[in-house]
Amino acid sequence: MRSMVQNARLVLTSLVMLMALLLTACGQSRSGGSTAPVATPVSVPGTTGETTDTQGMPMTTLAIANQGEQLLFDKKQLGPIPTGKQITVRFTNDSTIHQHNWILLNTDDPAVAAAFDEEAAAAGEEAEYLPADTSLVLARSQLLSPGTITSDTITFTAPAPGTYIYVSTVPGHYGSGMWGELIVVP
Ligand SMILES: [Cu+2]
Repeated sequence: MRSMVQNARLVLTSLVMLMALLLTACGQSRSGGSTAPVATPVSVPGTTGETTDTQGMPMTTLAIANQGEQLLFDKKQLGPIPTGKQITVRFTNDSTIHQHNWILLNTDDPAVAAAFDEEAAAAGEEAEYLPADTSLVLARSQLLSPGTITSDTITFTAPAPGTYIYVSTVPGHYGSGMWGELIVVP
């Protein structure tokens, strides 16, 4: 016959084993349920290489062109570009009938741009529709004539943050809406 002590030991041993089992199961479920923190790569604009504009082009390279045979640029706005950066603008004219140029002015005032355009147009084709006083000009392409020069690439340093008007000074073009704005950001 088992003694009371033997029975008590058996019960105690069973209890200890059950607790050990529970603890193990608990530990396993805990380690299985918890997920180790995984580093998710986060791309922060401006920290990894070249930033891009809304069309996915590098912010320091801008393309602009005529709009078919209309007296319009294909873009009313360029940028934003970061101030102080070396900027490349590629201006293309694929019109078969119209001459165009792209002239960036140091103003955000349409009235100032209009006065400049008037002088520029009056200067004539020989002057590439540029007035004698070019103090307002920040950057400019050549006068692009169908069948001769179809594109020009201009490089300049982005000015202070702000808005800058660009125009085509071929007579009648500015008045028809051939202008836009370059946005420079800090
Ligand atoms: Cu034009």
